[in-house]
Amino acid sequence: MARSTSFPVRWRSPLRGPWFTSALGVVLLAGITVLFVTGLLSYAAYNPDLSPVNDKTPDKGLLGFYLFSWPTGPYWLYRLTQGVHVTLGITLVPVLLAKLWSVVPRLFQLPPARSVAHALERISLLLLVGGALFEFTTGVLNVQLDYVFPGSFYPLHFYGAWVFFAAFVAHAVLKVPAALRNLRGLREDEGLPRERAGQLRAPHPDPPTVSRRGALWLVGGGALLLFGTSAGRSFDGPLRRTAVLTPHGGADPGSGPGGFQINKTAAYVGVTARETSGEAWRLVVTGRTGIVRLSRAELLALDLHSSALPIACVEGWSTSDQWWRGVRLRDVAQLVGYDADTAPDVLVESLQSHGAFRRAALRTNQVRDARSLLALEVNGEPLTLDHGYPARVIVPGAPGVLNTKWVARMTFGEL
Ligand SMILES: Nc1nc2c(c(=O)[nH]1)N[C@H]1C(S)=C(S)[C@@H](COP(=O)(O)O)O[C@H]1N2
Ligand SMILES: [Mo]
Repeated sequence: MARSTSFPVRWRSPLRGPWFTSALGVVLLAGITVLFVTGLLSYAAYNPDLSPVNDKTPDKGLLGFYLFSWPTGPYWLYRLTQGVHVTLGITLVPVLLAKLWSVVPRLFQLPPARSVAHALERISLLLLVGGALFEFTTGVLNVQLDYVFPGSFYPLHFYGAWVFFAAFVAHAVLKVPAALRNLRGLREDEGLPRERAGQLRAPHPDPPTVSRRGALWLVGGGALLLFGTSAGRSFDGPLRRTAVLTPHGGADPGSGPGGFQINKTAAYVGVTARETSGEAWRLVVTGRTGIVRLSRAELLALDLHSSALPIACVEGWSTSDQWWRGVRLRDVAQLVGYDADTAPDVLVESLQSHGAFRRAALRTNQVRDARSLLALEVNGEPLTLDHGYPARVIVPGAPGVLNTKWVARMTFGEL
């Protein structure tokens, strides 16, 4: 009795109730678990242990425990895991909002705490709701390239994920048994003991305008709409044009060999045609045996190899496989004194003098893979300036951010 009388009278929707909340909760349980796993994978894919170049997160401590060598195969690995992470995250937004809406009266229940245990439960709910809103908001903003928050997206989303997921696990452990009971035993709340249903159900509801099932279809329809207007980002051609909700790209890539998604343009990062010209540009390679300088013509005279590889960005978009042609990274390592099989980590720096992605570190397994290239051409033509002319890195299975464009320096073995 005490509980149902504490239900704030402002909320009168007849839709609220255990069945509605439980149905949404079960969807989120599965979906958010996938988001958490693919998020951790994305973190590992950055080679964060090659810090502080790739990962500048301070004081990770124990939270770095799962870091393993991100593999180079299958070559579409990151395209898949990050496509799922971002597309699923966007798709779940209506489900999350509906779930929060269904329990919002409980957040305003009085008295605020009936006991110490109850107070603790409510604090964990604050972390849960706050964490969910924080992770979904920062994620969606990052995908839209709106870096409006202070500091970097990367550590914010990383630490936020751990807070959110800890609260999420506690919540799931407490609520899943009841949620499954609610879904199995009851058809839309009929027969639920009054005092249990009363926690979520308005005591004096307005007359219904839509059934609970109808409301679920509405939420599902919204999710489907978001899915249908964002999933196309993982493909080229006409499919990408269906991704109207998440427009993206630094420039219209146009058509032809370089006609695939461009992230940052040369103009945007301040790389000019003059610095990349034949007279001006030299690749500086440093390693065990010293320093080697190579012009683009000299690189083109080395053994050239081809790999069909996609670009897969952390923001969730990816391209289909493109045909890259250039010098194998392990062959570059050989120029400065390493065997193909013992080539070490490499720090790759671009011409760009400022900006977040001007340098990236690659791990030995990425350097040694025969498909990893310092690409000079794409799809049968010289690289376009926006895709990284005169030379760019392309590595199988890795996030796009490791594929440094406008490479100026490669330093082997000092990480
Ligand atoms: N020098 C430099 N290299 C870079 C970037 C950059 O901003 N500067 N962006 C990276 C990111 S985040 C991605 S997803 C890919 C995109 O490559 P593309 O523009 O050829 O599609 O390039 C990577 N290489
Ligand atoms: Mo990216």
